[in-house]
Amino acid sequence: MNKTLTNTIKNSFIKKFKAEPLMIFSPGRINIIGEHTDYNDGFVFPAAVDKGIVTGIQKSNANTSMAYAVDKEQTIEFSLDKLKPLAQGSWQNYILGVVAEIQNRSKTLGNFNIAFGGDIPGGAGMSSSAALENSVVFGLNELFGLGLTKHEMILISQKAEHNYVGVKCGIMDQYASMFGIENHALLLDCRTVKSKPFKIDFKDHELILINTNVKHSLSDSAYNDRRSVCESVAEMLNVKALRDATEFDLESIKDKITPENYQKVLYVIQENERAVQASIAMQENDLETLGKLIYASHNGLQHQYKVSCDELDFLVEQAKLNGHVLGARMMGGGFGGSTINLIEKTETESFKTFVAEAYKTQFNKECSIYSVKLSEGTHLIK
Ligand code: GAF
Repeated sequence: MNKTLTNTIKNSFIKKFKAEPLMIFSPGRINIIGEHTDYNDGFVFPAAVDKGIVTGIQKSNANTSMAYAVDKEQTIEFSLDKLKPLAQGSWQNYILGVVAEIQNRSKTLGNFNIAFGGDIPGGAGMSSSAALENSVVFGLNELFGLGLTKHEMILISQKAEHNYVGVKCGIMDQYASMFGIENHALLLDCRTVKSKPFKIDFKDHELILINTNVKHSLSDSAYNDRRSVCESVAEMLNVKALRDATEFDLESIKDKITPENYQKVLYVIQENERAVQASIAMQENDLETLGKLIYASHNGLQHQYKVSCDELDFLVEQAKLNGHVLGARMMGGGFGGSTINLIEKTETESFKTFVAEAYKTQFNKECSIYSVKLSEGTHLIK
């Protein structure tokens, strides 16, 4: 966690609201494998990281509440009894949504002030949105003694995203951000919402992220479209979710769906299997297999599920060319954001130089390359 950021947020809060805040850190996440499987009740393999959102929060005696986005120097003032979503893409919706969803559970809130900021690179696909939602629900729970469990909190965060932000997301991001464990990734069963922690020590290999620094605008609508394709095919197959379907089942309705949707559903079924296989490979410390599964995941996201983009595909191609990157793939919802790369440590520096130059030449813009530490989930900063 970033001490400078914490001080900045705390001081900004004190300056603006003239009170001492409770301070919360809520991390972003990476995902090793299992993409677009969470809303199909499947498996994912995320981890919380040391970058995230820092939030200061305190009760207020005013008749309204306020939220201050420190980086943007923007403030919103709102009445707890008159909440409604703002235009799509507004940062305010993450906060308003959480407040509304808490109240929908018949929990009573008083007025409060919030100041927040983060160090997750913009558009990196590391879920700063879930981190923000979790920090708000966690802070309000502490402040007003709401008695919410962590499981209830992540469901509130997810509903805020559905109903206020307009993205029908699964539970992976909110779960990883809330329940993260230092040095561990979590194999999460999105049906039971229970996870198994895996200690991550790749010895002479490491995970690095490469941010394309692009976010293509169709991402939210494409995300919701993919989800509805999955749900409608699950319905046709008479199963609760695609988690319950096999390739054999899918074959039986092949002529009733479009070839594009067939490929999309096939991807989900296969990716779910890959996530489970990856956990076995990790248990056996078989990084070669893990790497192959990661490359296969990208291939499916690119050609079958069609949520990648030129920049992401290019970065994965560069990783393949290198020969020392065991696996690379796009991470998160897609259409921009970062790739995750499993690379031999001794090769990291030369790969970074190589890929940065190649990316610049190809797209005439910079990518950003960084390492992350796997970290604890949402918590109070003491
Ligand atoms: C986004 C969503 F928020 C997650 O729920 C998940 O579906 C992911 O895209 C794709 O795996 O991050």
